[in-house]
Amino acid sequence: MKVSILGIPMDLGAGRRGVDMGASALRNAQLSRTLRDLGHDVTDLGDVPVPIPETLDKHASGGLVFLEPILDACRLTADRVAALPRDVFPLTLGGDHSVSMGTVAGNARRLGAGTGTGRLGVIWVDAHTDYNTPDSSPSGNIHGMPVAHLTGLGDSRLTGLGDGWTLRPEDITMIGIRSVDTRERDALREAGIRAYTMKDVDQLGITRIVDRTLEQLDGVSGIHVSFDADALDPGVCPGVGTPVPGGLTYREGHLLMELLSDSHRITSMDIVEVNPILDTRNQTAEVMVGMAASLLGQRIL
Ligand code: DIR
Ligand code: MN
Ligand code: MN
Ligand code: MN
Repeated sequence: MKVSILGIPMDLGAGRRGVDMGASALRNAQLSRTLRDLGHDVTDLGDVPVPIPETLDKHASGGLVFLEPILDACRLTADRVAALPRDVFPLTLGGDHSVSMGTVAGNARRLGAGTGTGRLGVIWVDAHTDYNTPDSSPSGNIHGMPVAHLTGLGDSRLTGLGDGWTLRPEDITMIGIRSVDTRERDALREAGIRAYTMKDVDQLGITRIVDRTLEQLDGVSGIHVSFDADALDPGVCPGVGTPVPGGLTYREGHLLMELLSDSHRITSMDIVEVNPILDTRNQTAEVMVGMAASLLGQRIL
């Protein structure tokens, strides 16, 4: 398969510095070589230009910290991704999770789901539901808001990234959830978004969750996996900005990727929120390269 890597070195949406170096850490952990060894035709497209916070005036616009530069970076990202051919698998590297407003919108457009006839499915692997709006957010940090904006809730400047397309709440599945803000929980329930919490992972197991998810996403034009490194347990991925105990084990993460790979239905992936400053010898980036490899066909035998 043709795989195109694109970095979005942005930490403007997160509460602490460092995830702007995530893309670099993933490359350092042999991302391209690992995927080439699996037989893929890999092209690294480099990075989308993103300003560093030191050059910007930190202010909140309508409850959103660093709104304008995040909007610009997401628009550039969406355009770069949308321009890729259908037979290419875009592998986008954050950056904080606000980059996914750009990657999801771009992939929807790329697959023609943006025209209103098609649908893009999204599997959001995360400790958090990222469903705050500027109104409900306790922090004003945009990395806690991408899913809400993709579904059309929140600030009109960010919901406009899809150029008229919005992600249907029915086409989202969240996996690994264990940290949800009070008002976020109410909004999720109201929208009817499927979220498999860690309790569900314990009770049902990854296999049943994947079966149900693929059934739920029957009929979509493609499926995007947005993998926040904090979905995995902090013991496995210590290099994340907002670690939450009780996460996915190393094997649960791999099994999830292996089963999704077996389905042959995944058309793009994000790896986000890797923070090398908080990491132990690049362990988190190495684990996440392994997750991408499993999604892209690596097998034990
Ligand atoms: C919290 C933290 N729910 C917020 N969110 C995330 O600020 O909205 N942490 N995504 O990684
Ligand atoms: Mn996230
Ligand atoms: Mn998270
Ligand atoms: Mn986050």
